[in-house]
Order: sequence, then structure tokens, then C-alpha cells
Amino acid sequence: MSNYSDNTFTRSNPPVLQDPSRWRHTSEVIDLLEKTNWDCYSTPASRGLCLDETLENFKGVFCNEKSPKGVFESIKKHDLVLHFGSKINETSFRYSGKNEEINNWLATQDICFLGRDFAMIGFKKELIKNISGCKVFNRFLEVLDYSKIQKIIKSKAEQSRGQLYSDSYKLREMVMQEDRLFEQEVSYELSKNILQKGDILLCEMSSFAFELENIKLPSGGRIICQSFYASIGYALPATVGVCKALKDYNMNNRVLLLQGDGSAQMTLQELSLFLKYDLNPMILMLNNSGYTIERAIIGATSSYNDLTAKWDWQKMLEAFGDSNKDKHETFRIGNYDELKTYISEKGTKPLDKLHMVELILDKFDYGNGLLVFLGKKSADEAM
Ligand SMILES: Cc1ncc(C[n+]2csc(CCOP(=O)(O)OP(=O)(O)O)c2C)c(N)n1
Ligand SMILES: [Mg+2]
Repeated sequence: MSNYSDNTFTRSNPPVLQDPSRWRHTSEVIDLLEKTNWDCYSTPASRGLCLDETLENFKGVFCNEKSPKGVFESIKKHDLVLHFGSKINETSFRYSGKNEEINNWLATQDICFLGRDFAMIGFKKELIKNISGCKVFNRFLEVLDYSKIQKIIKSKAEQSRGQLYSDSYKLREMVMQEDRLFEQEVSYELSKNILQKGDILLCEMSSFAFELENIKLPSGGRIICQSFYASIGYALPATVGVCKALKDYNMNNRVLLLQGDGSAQMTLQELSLFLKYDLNPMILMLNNSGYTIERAIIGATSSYNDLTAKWDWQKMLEAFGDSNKDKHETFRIGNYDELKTYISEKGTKPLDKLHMVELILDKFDYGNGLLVFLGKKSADEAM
């Protein structure tokens, strides 16, 4: 470890890459980053868990070759990478092993992984099993002599370089189609206007799950999405859990849920718990008439990607017992103007009732994140 810490003194700007694996060092990592001004990155599964993504030295969400524009280019510039809380899989590290450029980069990159129960020096090189990454990290902090590390001073231009988020999307052509709403417009508005300090955004295993990396997270915010292609229907009960925990701890963070209409059919009965416990999330119900993500992968027009019946989202919470709408409000949004009206009137304010916000989208509306993930668009084209 002392070798390794000595090593960091000689590097120009070793960045910290933060993964989610049972990491309990949030304040230590933030302290380290503040003292050193090293660049830092999140992974898709650790958004807001350990790093404040509004830090000046935050450079983006690292997803290997599927990284948003600017992120892989940025991390490649570093001669040493420290990866904390490592979970090397398709979900959190977005590592598939199939991309030659990434394989070459990882093979030659000086990189140190600290996981829950392992440490690895160099990718797939020196693997130390059955060792607590947390303990190694503590030792690293003990032997790290800050006086030997030169705090990095960067020019304004260098400082601002990093990921481009969906608030940079060019929506001109979409906005011209006044009778339609596009997923990109929703993503743009989430980054630009909707998300507020401390907001917690949950997302279903849906087409939007791959757009999350493009969403800008405000200070104190979090993004929660389950593992890669795990069971649909997770997000509604997960949102009940998040809302209930916040309420129990008297915390007033807003909770927003991006929910696919298809997945919602798995666990819809959870709606009654929101009513029972007076929980007030903003449910953004992505009504795209079926399994859009599956259409993008296979069987675009196959009937198995259609829903068996057209559910009435406007009436759903009434059916669950709130017939006088004491506890919820409903909104039906079919174009960008309607979305902007909702945002200006309600979408940035504290939620005193549950919002069921039905967003009517085309069934073939494949978002940028999904197209990049499927290799049908490059990160550059997506911006
Ligand atoms: C239990 C289960 N069944 C099937 C799948 C495969 N699957 C993954 S995403 C998805 C469709 C999700 O549709 P929806 O929630 O409407 O989101 P959309 O892609 O339309 O935005 C399906 C069927 C799964 N992951 N889990
Ligand atoms: Mg759907």
C-alpha cells in the first residue's frame, strides 16, 4: 500500500472512479477529493451514492465504451486510475469485455480496484482475494501524505471540461412536431429544469434506464435503478420503500419515478401503499404502448411487445380507492408544451400529493442512451 500511495504522489492527476459496492466512505472520499482536487467519475450504479456530481472536478458517468460524450476521452488522459467500491460487471462498470478499444485501454492502464472483498492492481493482473477494500482504503488514507501531493490547479477551461448531459440536446426538429412528446425532451427537461437539490430519481428497467447516464444530477441527488436487465416491476415497490424510509426519518427529499407502462403491470398493486402511507412521489408514467426497449432489440412490431389491454392511468389511483382525489393529482402530457406547462406550474415544487404524470410517447421512441447502448448511435451522434 505504501508503494501505491507513493505512486500517487508522482502522478499528475490520478482520478477517482466511484462504484457502489458496499462503500461506506462517502465523507472520506469527498475529503480526499477536496484536498487533492483530483478528477472524479461515477458509475451508473453509484450515482449520488458517494460523490456529489456538482463538484467542480466531477467529470461524468463512466460506462466504458458506452460512456456519454467526453467521458472516456477524459479518463484516458490519466496515468493512474483509482477505482473505489469496484463491481466489475455490465451493470455498474458497464464492462462487456467485447470492445477492443476498452480491452486495450484496461490492459495498459495503471489502475487499482478496491472492491468489497478484493483488491486488484492492474485490470485482471494482480488479484488479491478475501481482503476488505474498505480496510485497504483506510490504510491508503493513513499512509497518504497530503503534504507531498501537489493540489492541482486547473484553468477555467480545463475545469469545465467533462461530460455533456441531456440539457445540451438539440431539440429543434422534435419541437417542430408539436403534436408529439419525445423521450429526449423529457430527458432534457429532467436535466435542465425538473430535478432539484436533493431529489431522488428512481427508474424502472425500461428504455429510459439507459438514458440515466445523460441526466445531470443536482447536489445531494441520487439515481436508483436496479441491476442490468433484472426483473421488471422493481421500481414501483422500490419507490414505496424510498418514500417510506424518507418519511420515517422526517426527510423531505422529493422522490421521482420514471416508470415504464409495461413493467408497471407487474407490480401495480403497490399504488395502494402510496395511498395507505400518504406517500407523494412524482410518478412519470412512460406510456409508450408496450415494451419499447424490447422493440429496439428484437421484434419491433411483434405482438408480444404490445400490452394486452390499454390501461387508463388517469383513473388508476381512483380505482385503488382515492376516488375524491384527496391524495393524488393526475396529468396527461402528449406534447412538449404540455410538459413545460406541468413543469412551470408543478414540476419543480415540493409534492404535497402524489402526482401521476402520464407521458404519452411513441412506441418506437428509442432514446439516445438506449441507441448508444445497443451500438446503433455513437455518443457523439447522441449529443
Ligand atoms: C420478469 C421480467 N420479464 C421480462 C423481462 C424482459 N424485459 C426487460 S425490459 C422489458 C420491457 C419494459 O417495458 P416498459 O416498462 O414498458 O418500458 P419501455 O421500454 O417501454 O420504456 C422486458 C419485457 C424482464 N427483465 N423481467
Ligand atoms: Mg413501455
